[in-house]
This record gives sequence, structure tokens and C-alpha cells, in this order.
Amino acid sequence: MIELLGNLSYHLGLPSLGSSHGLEMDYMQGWVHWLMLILFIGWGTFFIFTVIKFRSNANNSADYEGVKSNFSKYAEIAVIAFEAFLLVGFAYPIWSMAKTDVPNVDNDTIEVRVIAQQYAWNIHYPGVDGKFGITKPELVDEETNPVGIDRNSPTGADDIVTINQLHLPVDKLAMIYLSSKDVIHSFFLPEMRVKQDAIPGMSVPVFFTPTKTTETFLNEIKGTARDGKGYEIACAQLCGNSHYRMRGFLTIDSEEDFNKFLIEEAEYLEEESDDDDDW
Ligand SMILES: [Cu+2]
Repeated sequence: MIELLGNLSYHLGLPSLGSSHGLEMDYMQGWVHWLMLILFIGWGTFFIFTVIKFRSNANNSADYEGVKSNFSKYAEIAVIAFEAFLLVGFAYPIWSMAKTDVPNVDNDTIEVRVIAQQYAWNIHYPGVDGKFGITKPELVDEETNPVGIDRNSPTGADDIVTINQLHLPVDKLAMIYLSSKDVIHSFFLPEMRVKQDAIPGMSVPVFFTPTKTTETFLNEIKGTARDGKGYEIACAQLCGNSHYRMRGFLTIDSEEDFNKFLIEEAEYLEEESDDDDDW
């Protein structure tokens, strides 16, 4: 039943689902839309009925005694009961699952920092040691060190930074610490059913488990308007005059490809530091 009615979501143009927690959200949207549909039909019918019944030449002026039947009362109670069910049955549990029950991080969790700025997404991986290096605002250099990592700190030398390219492995919990360098942005991954404001001065945990690789996703959307375009990171908060181009790319890799990505990025890092030595 929950599934049957919830499936309405997928007829309303919702993007393909790519995370484990998203199904309940989609079902809730389906249920909310059923309620809205019923209310729309109910109120629409009532409106048309009154327009016809009380039209000026109907000789049928308003009845000052009002309605005697209890129908409207019961209808209102039913609507309230349904709304309460949506809140208690869906909204509260989903909210705590997706936002407030922050899972414990273990060795299998992928931890990433995402630092938003006008107008890009800086992605900071902890590197092979699994620990984020120290970052300092005074070390920020937009060209060479956008998140201000102290490369001389013991945990900072191996850290990987990419711009607008977030890679995550499939079927593993991703724990993202979201922050912002300047104004409020919003980190939006439509297929992952993830949306969270990035707030300067705060590190907000955002967590989800991707269930569909980019490869599978691209196969799925073949022939649709979205053909050839993988997962994207959108900024969902008007953050300045170039907000529209604050677009990042999310790639959900197989575990093997993800490790390859990390190795490749680590190699770039080595090349860069070799270049430094030449100087
Ligand atoms: Cu933005």
C-alpha cells in the first residue's frame, strides 16, 4: 500500500533515485500528492457547486442558518488525521534518519569535506592516512590551495583537493562535512535526495549511501532529455550573481574505480611537490 500509493512520485517527474534513504522520501512525496489531489478535487467541486448554486440569477440567496449536516466536520477531521499520519508516519522518522541520527563513522565510511564558495565546490579528501590536515584561512590561495591546507602538518601532506569533482564509492556510507567560505550556499544532489545549506562558520554533517554508480545511471537515462549527463551538484541557494554556474559533478564509482581515482589524485600531488623541489 505504502509502495503502491508512494509510486505516484515517479509519475511526477522526480529524478532517478540513487541513494538508500531516498525511497521513503519519494513515497512520502507520493502520499502528500495524493492528499493534495483529493483536496484539490474536493475543494474544486465545492467551488464549482457554490458558483452555480449561488449565481446571481438563481434566486437562491445564502441560508443564514448554515449547514446542518456534519459532513464538513468529518471531512476536516479526516484531513487532519491524514496530515497527522503523514507527519508522524513519514516526516518525523525520515527527518531523523536523514538529518539528525548522525551515524557513527567507521573504517568503511568515506569522509569528505565539501567547502562551498562563490562559485565552486571545493572537495577535500583526507588522503591515505584518513585524517584531514589542518586548514588555516591565511593559507588559502585561490589558485594553489583553495581550502588552505597546511601541507607541512603531518596529516596535511597527503590530503587531496579537487574542485567541482566529487567522487564517492557506491554502497558505502558517505559522510560529508559541509561548510562555506563566504555566503550561504546549498549543497543539492537531486538523485541522492540530499539538500543541505552550507553555512559559513559551521561544519554540517551530510550523510547518505549511494546505491547506483554513475555508469548505471547513465545507462538508465539513455534516450531521455538527460542523456549523457551524469550526477550533478547544484547550488540551491541564491548566493550571488554567478549562482547559476555553481555546478559541480558527482561521480559514483565502483570501489575499484574510486581507489583508482584516489591513487591518480595522489600521484598529481606528488608531481606537484616534485615541481616545487625544482624551484
Ligand atoms: Cu552557491
